[in-house]
Amino acid sequence: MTHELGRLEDLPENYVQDLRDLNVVPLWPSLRGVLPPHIPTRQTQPTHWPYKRLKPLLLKAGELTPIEKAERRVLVLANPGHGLDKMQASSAMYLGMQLLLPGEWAPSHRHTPNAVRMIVEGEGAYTTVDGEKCPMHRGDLILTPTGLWHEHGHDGTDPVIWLDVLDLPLVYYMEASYHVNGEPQKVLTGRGDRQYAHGGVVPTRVFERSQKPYPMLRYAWTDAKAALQALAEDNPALEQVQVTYTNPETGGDAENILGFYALMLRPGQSLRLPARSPAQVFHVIEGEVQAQIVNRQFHMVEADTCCAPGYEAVTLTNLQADKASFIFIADESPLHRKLGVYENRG
Ligand code: 1HN
Repeated sequence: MTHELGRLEDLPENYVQDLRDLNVVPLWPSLRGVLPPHIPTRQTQPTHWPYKRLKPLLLKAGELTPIEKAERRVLVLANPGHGLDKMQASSAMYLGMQLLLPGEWAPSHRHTPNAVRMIVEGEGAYTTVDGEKCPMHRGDLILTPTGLWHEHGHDGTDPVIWLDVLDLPLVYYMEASYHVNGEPQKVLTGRGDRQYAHGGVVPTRVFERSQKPYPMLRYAWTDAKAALQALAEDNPALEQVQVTYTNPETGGDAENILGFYALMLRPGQSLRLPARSPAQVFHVIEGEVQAQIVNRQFHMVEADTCCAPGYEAVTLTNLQADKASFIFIADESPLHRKLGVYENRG
């Protein structure tokens, strides 16, 4: 049973002031606010960022702000429910669209928040992470986990754009967010994306092998797409044709806080994702999709991004009757599972 609790206004003003003078506040006027009945209050609003409108503004940023003045030339996809200045897509997720022009270089640094990049458009750019030079092609997922040096370069002829996903809001909230600038990295031999490209067959542990906590930094879209297509063909009755980006050594999530997945919607398929506690981000890699999130319906085309608050079901519909659509998903489930607050409410 939920009782009406006393309000701050019910207390004598001089008593409240005496409390304040001691840096003390009464709990009961705020108790329901921090602990609402049955379901959390969520500031995260269903929000759609259409790429068609974002891209010209990002290219304009390329004219207005040289890379030296930006370090990372990014337009942040901010959720209005949190306030745009908070730069949050959800409570734990940050999203940004980053532009790198031909010949530009985004200098080496490392930081405590974990990042990934989902490549949206353009050829010829690369990112060097922990000494490993990772080419960027459309749909590739590249990790820059906590503490690893990373820098971006571009040898091609056209603008390159990618989506950054970070756990920055959470790490910032923890007062654990900081960066260190560094020198250009020496590119080392050895590429995790080659060594671990074939699931189930991993390099045998021998003493020479370095024990890297993140052995695979680049997940090629060609491999992820082939895995989805094989899964779909092999399981004609399977509804949720989805793969998880994992650490190939541990089988666990690719990073510690956010989870990353690729989903294939069969031609014309409508898929209801159950209401689970973590917030989610959806980004269309290929195809055309309608996303039904709470009371909003988003018509999403290639390179569009949207987000959904936690504890809400989401229905994704492939608007292509004759072709599959492919969606990149980021969510907060590794965090929720580790903290013991993960729920699936169906
Ligand atoms: C960062 O390091 C990058 O390295 C992109 O490309 C976006 C947003 C906040 C903090 C660090 C990058 C970032 C970021």
